[in-house]
Amino acid sequence: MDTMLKIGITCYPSLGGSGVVATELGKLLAEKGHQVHFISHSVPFRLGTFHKNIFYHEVEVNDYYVFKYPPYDLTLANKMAQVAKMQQLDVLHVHYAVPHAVCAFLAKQMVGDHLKVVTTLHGTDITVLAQDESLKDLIRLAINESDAVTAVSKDLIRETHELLDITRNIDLTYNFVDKRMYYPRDTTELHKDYAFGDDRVLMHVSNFRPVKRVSDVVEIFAKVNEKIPSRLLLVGEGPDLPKIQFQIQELGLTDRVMFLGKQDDIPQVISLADILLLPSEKESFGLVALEAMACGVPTVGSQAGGIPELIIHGETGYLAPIGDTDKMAEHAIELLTNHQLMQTMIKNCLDRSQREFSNERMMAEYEQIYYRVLGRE
Ligand code: GMT
Repeated sequence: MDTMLKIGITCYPSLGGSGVVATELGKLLAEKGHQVHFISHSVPFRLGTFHKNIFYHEVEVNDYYVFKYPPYDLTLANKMAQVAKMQQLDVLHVHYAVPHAVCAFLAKQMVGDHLKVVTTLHGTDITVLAQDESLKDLIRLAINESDAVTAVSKDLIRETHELLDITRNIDLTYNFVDKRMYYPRDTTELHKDYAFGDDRVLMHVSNFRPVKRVSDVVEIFAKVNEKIPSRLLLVGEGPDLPKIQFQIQELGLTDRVMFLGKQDDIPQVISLADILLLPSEKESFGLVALEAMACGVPTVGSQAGGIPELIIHGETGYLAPIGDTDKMAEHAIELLTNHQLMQTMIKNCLDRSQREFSNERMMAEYEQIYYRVLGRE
């Protein structure tokens, strides 16, 4: 029997950790010999250049004048069904419950039960949207009707069961990094462009949404900079950015902070940092902390959601209660002033990321789930 599968993947192609994980997984599966069909409104931003075994099917929404809101979700469901029939897909793997898991449920109704649906929950699809009464029942239906459901942390599994009052099995599939891309890069030359002399570098990478608590990042940085001359590099863009720019001006830190905007080469950028700051309010996993870990950069952050499953306090970084910027600054200062401690943490970060969150391990886990739902174990 041919063990190679035909897999449809739908994700948010243009933003966020869920899109990154879905795209990287698709690339790995294709490299292994599976046929991967991305179905979305745009080419996923991490897809890069041509890959053998990867196909892209664009969803084009009908903008007919009677529609106040063009029906992307319905068109996506129809496209999923068309691609599944035409390409004889075995599995539709959808990332983020809303609307993707619902669309996959509809597609399965159109195609038949032989098409299996795997849904991966990423975080705010549960922690924020499943609390919204206008979506809750629909999310519950899509999760219950999926052939397999995975979530990126134990905490997210717990929260899904609790918030949606469901009992079905949810597989744990942590986020991963490809070690061929994520390793410590040499930044000796580059460092001079981002920091003066011995300045230490603190970094935050996110979509600058309220859940990221970027103003806490600035507070932590201000406290650290009082003791140790430092630079703060802010990477990414989002709605809180103007507020953060104002806060930085008010604190007189303008010449100590740089806004790098959106960046593609995250391993190169992250390698510039001594510490990554992640003080989020909610974080089902915190992919960026894993990306930093794989580049030998410890994280100082909050104990939110799944972060403690990734960052072992005192081993690969430091965690404090959400909002406790004093404690987070204290930990950052301890790390920056204790060379031996920093070296040990860097080593722990590299070991743990490769041992627990490798691409090989996670791809094998996803493959096992596909074979299980297809009854081909
Ligand atoms: O809401 C977001 O932050 C975006 C969301 C996404 O879909 O990209 O991020 C979530 O998924 C990531 C990949 O699994 C996780 O690493 C993030 O922790 C998670 N974000 C939150 O839970 C806030």
